[in-house]
Amino acid sequence: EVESAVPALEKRAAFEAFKATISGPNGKLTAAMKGMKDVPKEDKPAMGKLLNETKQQIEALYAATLERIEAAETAEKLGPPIDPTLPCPDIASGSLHPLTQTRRLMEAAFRKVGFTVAEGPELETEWFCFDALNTPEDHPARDAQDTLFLPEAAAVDNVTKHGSERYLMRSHTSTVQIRAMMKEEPPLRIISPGRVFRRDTTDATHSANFHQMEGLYVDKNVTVVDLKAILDYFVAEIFGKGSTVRLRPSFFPFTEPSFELDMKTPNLGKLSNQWIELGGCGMVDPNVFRHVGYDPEKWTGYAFGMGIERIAMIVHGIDDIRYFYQNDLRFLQQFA
Ligand code: FA5
Repeated sequence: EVESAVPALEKRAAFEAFKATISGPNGKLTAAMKGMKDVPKEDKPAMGKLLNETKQQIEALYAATLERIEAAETAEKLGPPIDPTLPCPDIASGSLHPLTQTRRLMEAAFRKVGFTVAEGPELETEWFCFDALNTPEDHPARDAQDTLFLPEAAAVDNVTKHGSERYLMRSHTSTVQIRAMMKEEPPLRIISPGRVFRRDTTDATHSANFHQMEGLYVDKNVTVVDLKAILDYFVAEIFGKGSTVRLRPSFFPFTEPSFELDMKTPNLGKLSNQWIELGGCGMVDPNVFRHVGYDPEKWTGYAFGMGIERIAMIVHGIDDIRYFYQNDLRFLQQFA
């Protein structure tokens, strides 16, 4: 009976129901087993053997049936059969943003010569952005025309404000110089890439929100020669040997002497063959060391801050900074 019934069983519930009629408490096989007690003694061994064999055969049929039902259930869940050897549709993969690529390129160049990456918050206090960097109270950079300040009542969890100073969006990554020096004793060799904010009017080379990479080296007897050497090394790594750079005397409150680092653009469309400002640099002002508790008689250092967009523009020949922020796939896909 089991042999002839199981091929028709297709669902688990029907199988269980049928199984109960044979092996359940009131099933036929169960009844036959119970009937053993009425079998004459001399027939018991033969009958017992027969029943056991039957039981084993039935169980093998159950197992095979269950396996068949489970396979059908799985096939139903998986849906129509597929051929995994067929070629897949063309799935476009994403790629890193050109600014991320440039940042990594710059980081790699500096890491090679012993710099490590330091980080600081984008939302800062006036002290880290200006006071500790020797920037006087009346310096124009502090003006609300140039810097984005938070409302007086703003409450910020991760940055502590002292006294009446204001919160602001950092206008340069030089804030991380201060944070790094307060955290670690000299000698120190760090870079710090990150986003900065200014109330600049947007044009082909300016954006109100852009990226800088800061560099700071503090040790004994550091001179302008070391500064020039690292910048020469850097531009050769990024743009190849023979790139034309110049240091132009300038002023920053936190360096003395200070310079602007310019580079002659090679292949920049509208901006070809012009001097473009990559960043500022100079020798760390002794007053900055005093603010972080370094002895200016003992320690010397250089610092620089470069615009990451400006570097990316020269590397890729991009003549307008605004392309970086528009997320136009026709632009982004060129860097995949
Ligand atoms: C500074 O921000 C100084 N903190 C740099 C510095 C660091 C000097 C350490 C000395 C020692 P500056 O404002 O010039 O300097 O900006 C540095 C670079 O950021 C510029 O040369 C330029 O490459 C880039 N940059 C400045 N403003 C913008 C802007 N609006 N859009 C895009 N890039 C900008």
